[in-house]
Amino acid sequence: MRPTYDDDNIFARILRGEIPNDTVAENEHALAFRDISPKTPVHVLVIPKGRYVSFDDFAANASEAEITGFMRLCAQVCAAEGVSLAEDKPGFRAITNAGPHGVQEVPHFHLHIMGGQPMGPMIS
Ligand code: DGP
Repeated sequence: MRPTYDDDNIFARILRGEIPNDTVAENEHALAFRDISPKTPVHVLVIPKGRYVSFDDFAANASEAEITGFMRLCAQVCAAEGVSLAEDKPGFRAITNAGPHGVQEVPHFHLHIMGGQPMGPMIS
């Protein structure tokens, strides 16, 4: 059973152009924009354009084209933000929160790409 998607969530509204965003990159299937309250010098959110609540919803139900489009945009962001190991840079953290235990605030799947400083341990 899939989780119920809320069409009024803030990222759905960003995708509809109702709320402005600071776009970093975009393709047919995904949009990347800066987090409104960045926790690190690089803090970009990558979201699919389709209606997916969480990482597991996306992984289970998105088409191969959507998944590929999403992942390729992530790679593009890492390169553009100067954190990609492919360019011999110091790296980044990519995380996604899901549901109450993951402390997911916005119920539209998003990947946080964070870097520009040493990230420290995952849980402290
Ligand atoms: P989370 O769902 O907990 O993984 O985090 C949601 C993130 O989304 C949080 O870091 C803040 C960010 N955010 C919330 N509202 C907006 C918004 O309107 N615009 C942008 N750019 N980011 C937002």
